[in-house]
Amino acid sequence: MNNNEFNPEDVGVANGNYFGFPNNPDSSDIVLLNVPWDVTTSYRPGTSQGPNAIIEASVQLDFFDFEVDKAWETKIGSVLPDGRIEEWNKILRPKAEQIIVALESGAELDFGLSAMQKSINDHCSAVNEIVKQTSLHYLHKSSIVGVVGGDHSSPLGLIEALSEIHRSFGILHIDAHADLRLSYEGFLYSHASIMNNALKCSGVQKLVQVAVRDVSVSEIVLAKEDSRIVMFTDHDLKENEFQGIPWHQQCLNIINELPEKVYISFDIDGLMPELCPNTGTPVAGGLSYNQALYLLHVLKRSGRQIIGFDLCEVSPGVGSDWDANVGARILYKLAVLAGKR
Ligand SMILES: [Mn+2]
Repeated sequence: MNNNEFNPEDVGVANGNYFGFPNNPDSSDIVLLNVPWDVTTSYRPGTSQGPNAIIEASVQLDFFDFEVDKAWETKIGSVLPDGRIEEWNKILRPKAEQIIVALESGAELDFGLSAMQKSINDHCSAVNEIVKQTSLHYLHKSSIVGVVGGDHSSPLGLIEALSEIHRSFGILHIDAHADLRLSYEGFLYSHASIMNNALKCSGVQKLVQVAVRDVSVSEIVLAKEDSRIVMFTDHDLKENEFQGIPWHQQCLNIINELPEKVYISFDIDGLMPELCPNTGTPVAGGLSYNQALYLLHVLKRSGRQIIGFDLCEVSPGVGSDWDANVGARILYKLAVLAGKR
């Protein structure tokens, strides 16, 4: 069965796939890759539960889209996580917490904790390689791959894979954080370093950051020094809004910074925390749901090509599916906008 036999009017079926779609990922236009990885999360864990929570919430969606004609015909396939990622996450997360607690108490890491830190870096590197190879498998079938994290370190392998295929592209990065740290708490592949690591990929020609509002001095310095980075901080966006510059104009300014090929990295905490109360590192301020969607619409209408995307840092919390519900809607929007139709 494929989307041709899928009736969007039917009751959503929980079949383990995103949106309950019945597609085989090997013949899908959009392949959603689960990366339930949050070993280096610094504030509160839980984003490794994001993919499953979004799958569950996604079945409740209706599939008409106001921007994309016949959006429900987009062939979206789901890929379960590599078993090693889940296993390593379970083992290494408590070890990372020991390291974080030690560092936050001002202690030096002893020999045992230092060795553990190296082991975590090695495993993060291995996860990146798994994600890269899996991504390449689908990219070579001409599918578009979207990573569903996990914390924001999850998509590095996909960005590396795209960099092997596309000589030059830009990243539209929606996030409360700049994620430009060299490393964080000694973790080379921390969620707080994802864009620093992405900028090491030869294909990444531009990094356009939107809604950044929790940022270190060194990140601001780096952003000023590296001509590839353009920051549209939450501060500037809101100043402009309060002074009467329409969101439409601000979106055009943002999208005009991007080259022809665009990768979208969507950290859910770029949105107002009311829309993602359980995310790993929530920050007051941020984009409304409709501001974020409109920005994506302006990108699509500009004719630029969306070559891949990720959605990260969605964490389900306890007793509520709100974070996952919002995440599922963002994910559907990303997938149908990136789709070939
Ligand atoms: Mn963030």
